Parts: sequence; C-alpha cells; structure tokens
Amino acid sequence: MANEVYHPDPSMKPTPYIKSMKEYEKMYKRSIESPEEFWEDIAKQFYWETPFTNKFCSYNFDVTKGPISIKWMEGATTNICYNLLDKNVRNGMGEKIAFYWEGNDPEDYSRLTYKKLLIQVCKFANVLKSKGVNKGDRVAIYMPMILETVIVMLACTRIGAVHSVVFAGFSSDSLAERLLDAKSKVLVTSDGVWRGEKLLCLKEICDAAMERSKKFGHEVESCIVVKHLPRLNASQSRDGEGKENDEKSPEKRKAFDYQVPWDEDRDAWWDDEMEDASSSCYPVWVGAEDPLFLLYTSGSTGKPKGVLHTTAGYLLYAATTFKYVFDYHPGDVYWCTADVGWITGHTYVVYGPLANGATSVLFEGVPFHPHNGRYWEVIQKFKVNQFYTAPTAIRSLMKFGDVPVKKFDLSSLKVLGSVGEPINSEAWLWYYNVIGSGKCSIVDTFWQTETGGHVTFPFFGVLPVLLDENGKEIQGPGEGYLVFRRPWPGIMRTIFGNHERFETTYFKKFPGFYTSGDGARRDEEGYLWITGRMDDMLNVSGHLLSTAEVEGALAEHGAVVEVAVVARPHPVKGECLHCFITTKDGVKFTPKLSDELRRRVREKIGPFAAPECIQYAPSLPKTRSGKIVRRVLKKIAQNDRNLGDISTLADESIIEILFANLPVQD
Ligand code: 6R9
Repeated sequence: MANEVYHPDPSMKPTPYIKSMKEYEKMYKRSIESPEEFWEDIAKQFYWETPFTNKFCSYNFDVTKGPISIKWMEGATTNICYNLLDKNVRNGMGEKIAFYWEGNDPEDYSRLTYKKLLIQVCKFANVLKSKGVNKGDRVAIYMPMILETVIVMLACTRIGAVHSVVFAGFSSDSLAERLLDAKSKVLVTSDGVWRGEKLLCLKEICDAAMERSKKFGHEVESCIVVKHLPRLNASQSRDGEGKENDEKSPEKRKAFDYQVPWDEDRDAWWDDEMEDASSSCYPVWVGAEDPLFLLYTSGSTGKPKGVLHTTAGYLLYAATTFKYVFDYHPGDVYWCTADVGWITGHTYVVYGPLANGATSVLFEGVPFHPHNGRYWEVIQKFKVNQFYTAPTAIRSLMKFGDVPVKKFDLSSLKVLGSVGEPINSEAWLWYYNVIGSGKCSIVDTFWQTETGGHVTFPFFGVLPVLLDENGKEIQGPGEGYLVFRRPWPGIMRTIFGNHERFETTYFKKFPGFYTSGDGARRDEEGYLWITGRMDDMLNVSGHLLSTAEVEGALAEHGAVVEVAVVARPHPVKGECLHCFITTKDGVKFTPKLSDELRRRVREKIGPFAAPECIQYAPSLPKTRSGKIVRRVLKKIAQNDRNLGDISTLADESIIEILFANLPVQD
C-alpha cells in the first residue's frame, strides 16, 4: 500500500482552504521562513485585551546554551473562554449548536448552543470562585464524556484556573498521584457513569483517591459531583417500563444499590451549587504564557509527567490545526471520538472546534453498545462530515465486517482522521473503502500530549528532522529519531514543577532539538512514516504507558522478585503487554497468582493497562553488568528467533526455557 497513492474523489466537490499542493508548499514555506508574520496574521482572528510587548516568539532549544524556554506573544493578555464563547456569541452565533451530546444509551441525547454553553460556563466559574479557586489554582476533573466536563474546563479558563483532566478510566491510585502532584484544590466528578453495559462508580474512586492524596500530604478542599446516574435510570424506565427492576443484571443491581459516598464538609452536588450561581462572570485576562492546563502523560521513569500548556500559543495552534487538517467549514458537523481525558479530547473535542465556532458531537458511549454499528449510527444521526478516531477502534470494528456499517447512511462524511498510533494498511484500506466509500480523504495525524496539536505532514511552522544514533542528520531516505528543530506555538512549555525533567526528557539526547521519542522513516518521495516509540514506552490501544510504571505495579506484589514488561504486536490494540515474572523462592506461579497480578495492574494504573500475557520466567536474560535485555525479551514475546547479538548475555540458557514456556497466543 505504501506505494499506492489515493486521491480525493472529484465527485466530493471539495472546497478546501488549501486548494493544491502548491498552495500548501507556499504557506508552509512562509510559516518556516517568517514564522512570526505567519502566526501574527492568524492571531488577528482572536481577541487580545492587550497586545504582545516583546518578540512574537522567543526561545532557546539548546540545553548547552542555557535553560530551555519557549515563549509566544509574551506580554499579550487574553482569555481563551472569551475567544471560544463570547466572541462567537457576539458574532451572531449564539443559537448555533456547539455540541450534540449522545449518551451511552441511544435514547439519551441533547444539544447545547454557544449561548447556553456560555451561561453554564459563567455559572460554574462563579461556583469555582465560591470554592476559593483563584487564578493559577489547579482544578482536577475526573468525569465522563458529558457536557458538564466541557463546562468545567472552560469555567477554569474563564477565571485563569488551570484544569487537570484525569481520564475516568484511571484507577484511584493514579488519580491520587495526579491530585497530589498538581496539588489540585477542587475535584469535579460525577456519581458514576455507564460505559456500555458496565457501571463505573466514579465518586467511590474519587473518595479513595482523595483519601490517599491526603495521606501523602495534600488535601482536596472541595469535591463537586454531577448527578448523572438518575438521568440514565430515568431514560431506561422510559422505554423499559420498569422492566429492569424485574430482571436486574449484576451491573444493574450494582447501580440500584450504589450509595454515593459523601463527606458533608467537602462534597457538594453540582445542581445545588449551580442553582443560585450568577450567570455573569467577567473573564480574567491572563498572560499569553500563563498556564492553561496540565495533562499527565506516562514517563519512562514510571512517574507521570504533568505536561503544561500555556494560553496564547495553544489557542493559535489548536484553532489552526483544526481548521486546516480537518478542513472544517461553517455548517459542518465534526466528531472526534477521543475521551476528553486525553490530549486529543482537549485539542480536538474542546479547544480547536470551539475556537472555530464549530458544531461537534460529544459521545459518552462505546463503539459496541448497544450494537457494533453504534459509531455509524451516530454519524448518520448527526450527519457527521469529519470523523476522527483511532486505529485500535477501526481494527476492533473491522472484525465485525461490513454489514453493521452498511445499515447506515454515511454519505455525509468528507474527511476521516486517524490518531494515536501507526495505522496498518489493512485498517487504512477498510477505513477508506468501507467507511469513506472510497471518497473521503484520510488525515493520519501524528502528534503527542507534548506537541499540543498535529505536527505531521509537516504542519505549518513544524520543522521535522531525522537523526541517527550519533545525532547526525539523515538527509533523504532513511530511518532515525524524529526530532524537531524549533518550537511551534502549541508545544508544551515545561513539566509541572520539574523543569529539569522537561529538559532531560526532551532536550538532552540531541542538544538543539526537541526529541519526540518516536522513530520515523523518510521514503523516496520525502514522506515521513512514524515507526513507533524508540524509548521504553508502550502504546496499547493508543494509550501511552511506560514499561517502568507497569513493572512498578507488578513488582509490589509480595510473590514477585523480578519483572520485565515488553510490548508485542496485537491485531486490535496495536501493541499489548507481555510480562515476564520471576517469583520468590518457594512461591509457585499459578493461574491464581497470574490473575492477581493482572488485577493489580488494573487497580494501580487502570483497566486499559491490563496485561495480555503474564509468563513465568525462572530468571531473566541479563548482561554481565546485570541489565535486563528487553530487546531479547521482546523477540521471545513475539516468538521470533532472530535474536541478533546475544553475546553480551551472562547466561544464554534462559532463552530456550522462555521460548519453551511461551503461552499459546491468539
Ligand atoms: C495524540 C496522542 C503520543 C504517541 C506518539 C506516538 C503515538 C500518536 C500517531 C502515533 C503513529 C500517529 N502516535 N499519533 N503514531 N501515527 N498518527 O496520541 O498523544 O497520548 O501523548 O501519545 O502516540 O508514539 O509519541 P499521546
């Protein structure tokens, strides 16, 4: 497939912003040769309370010359919420729909206009103020995909508070770690949420996390809880006529019995707080380089990194990538399936679309509930024009064949997007032919929590370089480390509370460059193909994890003496975890122990991290200096005997034993 070129179908009558390759090249050239002019023009579309005072962009990307620093529009003041909501309402878009909300249950849906969103945001901003939240304070968000989640994020930006969204699939320990690191003053959550057939009792998880955070020295002052479950129950009884009471599944019984844990001094219901809150809230003008949000991403040491994004640059970049990459035009309906708990949800569910006055779909459910055609049903229901999802979702839906797709009318689609991991040819072709009927363009968007927005093709202002192991630039075709020579507006500014770790992680390996951690290959035509992570990171269903954090969770088990975790390819998830476990002397490796270990990873990190395979290893292949040779374990996990050079191993005999004990794989 790599050799085939697919052009957009002329019958689509596209009216793209960028009409030809030539035009793209011209714009790209300008963004590289005169970046300040290029972005200054774009900045004119937004409202600045005061203009920038210093240079439009100043930076140091070279650790050998001093601390890394990146500044865009220094001195300017603005408010993101004002630009996303007030500005659009003032421009006559008050009645335009900002979000179509589609619940887990197809009977449960609603919509919200720009004007109504603004009112809700102002009200909640006042609630936050009443809880003592000031500019710069952190507010943690552990929420389902509901409209209130967007309201909380924007309410934070209205008063200059910094949101820290934690994906509501993380365990209480992971949430606690993030509350503690950010020292979040307030936590906003919901009583619970149905994900498909499964009930998640979010408030219970939050209570455990707040307790743990307190134990380690940080107390969350207030917890605000959206009452979400009764609404779902009501809709169930609407069409079920109370049927669910007669034939309760264990999950439904759990919902019925769920008593939301409560601390009178700390907790408050959303509705009670919102009832009397004023709907007017003057925006707090913040500096261009003031923090906008924190979002934690896995770090190779095991401790997650609080990636910090700032105001002006992120706004410019989210808005511009959204507009050009998805070619969003007024009147289009756009849908990004990512959870707001990940960066894709931040930039392409919330900030990018709203900055363009777009109408989007906010989907709470899962692709398989109540049937395997749910995504396609939602596209038909809202006449979605741009659809953005992950290869892992595409692969898992491909399994059911074309029949569930063909039941729905997908003719509204114009652009399809892919994000999170490399997309394989088979999945790409199915996406193109079956979902896009061979007519839609596919945008494969490589980017990271750290980059703030898309950085592929390359996007405007992005200057990618390939380096070999010695830091020498690879010109022309070849494969190497993907690094970037200079900042674009949306790049992260630091790791919260740890600028040194920021410099070490991203700037030390190749001084003068931002190192992405990914590898890439440049083909004969100059196109870049992402080959995957070059560091100790794993990508399971598009979720980044570090070997260290999974190993850490497993090693805490009393029966384990040593552990090594590697990734191996998985037909649906992209990669999955294969764990090698050495037990303590006298402890037998049993299926029960294996289950316990798997559960431990779910509890410590989250269900998405649950290992596919846990294998007993009497010992691990090590170098003479005692370093575990993960490269060899990776090959064993894949049942691949091309082990390369194993002469550095202290004891080669273990390799055959591990191959012999390899569990049967599907
Ligand atoms: C946006 C996001 C970042 C890592 C990144 C890379 C992988 C993301 C990709 C892709 C190939 C794509 N990745 N998009 N690999 N093609 N289109 O996913 O952010 O969660 O921080 O993950 O995901 O390995 O370094 P994040």
